[in-house]
Amino acid sequence: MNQTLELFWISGSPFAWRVQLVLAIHNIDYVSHLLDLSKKEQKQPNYLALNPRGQVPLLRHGELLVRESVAILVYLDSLYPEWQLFGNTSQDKAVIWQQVCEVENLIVPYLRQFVIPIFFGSLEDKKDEVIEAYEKLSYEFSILNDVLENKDLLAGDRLSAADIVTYPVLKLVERAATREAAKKLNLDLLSFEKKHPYLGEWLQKIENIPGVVNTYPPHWR
Ligand SMILES: N[C@@H](CCC(=O)N[C@@H](CS)C(=O)NCC(=O)O)C(=O)O
Repeated sequence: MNQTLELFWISGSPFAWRVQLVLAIHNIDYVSHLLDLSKKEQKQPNYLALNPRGQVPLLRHGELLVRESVAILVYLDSLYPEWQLFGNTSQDKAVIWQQVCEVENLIVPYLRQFVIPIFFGSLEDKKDEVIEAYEKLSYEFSILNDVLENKDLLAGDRLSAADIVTYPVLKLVERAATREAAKKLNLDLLSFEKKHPYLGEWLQKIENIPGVVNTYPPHWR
């Protein structure tokens, strides 16, 4: 491939983290453009010219600009078909896409409802919504835990987009749930290991893949 991959991202974005994960796991070089959320760099004209919604992640590859983390994963998977991120057999494809869709449709909305008030200081006003989101997330995590009771990874024994899409989302929930602000809610704080043991083991498996730890959001370290 003769054109450079460039990734625009923000520290702590679970969507950008998905892309960083696959690039790191497969040891792919790319040019990193870290945007500073506190300076609203994602809303500056030079970035809006690339992505009118001012969101990350954005992948630039030559003339091509790709938004949406899942679309970026699909694109990278077509550049590197040996990754088989979206499976090889009909059954694998169905399992992987089912998981991706469930994360996007059933988990991400509650992720936003849960983490935004905790991270951005509106918890007092949004307490009921945060607790509701936490309950929905816990339910979704118990389903994932059941899936992982009999599987090494979400789509079997091979790392796939199902794992890549899900992992940063869970890490963000875990991080929010253990923030000082969240303690006031008296949630049964998410301890994946205790409450969802198979999910806890799976998180550890992903973390043990070489390259993954280096993708942790810089401001978490
Ligand atoms: N569905 C999109 C979600 C992208 C998204 O929500 N990005 C957030 C970061 S987590 C963002 O760029 N927020 C900055 C803003 O909207 O100003 C994807 O999967 O890429």
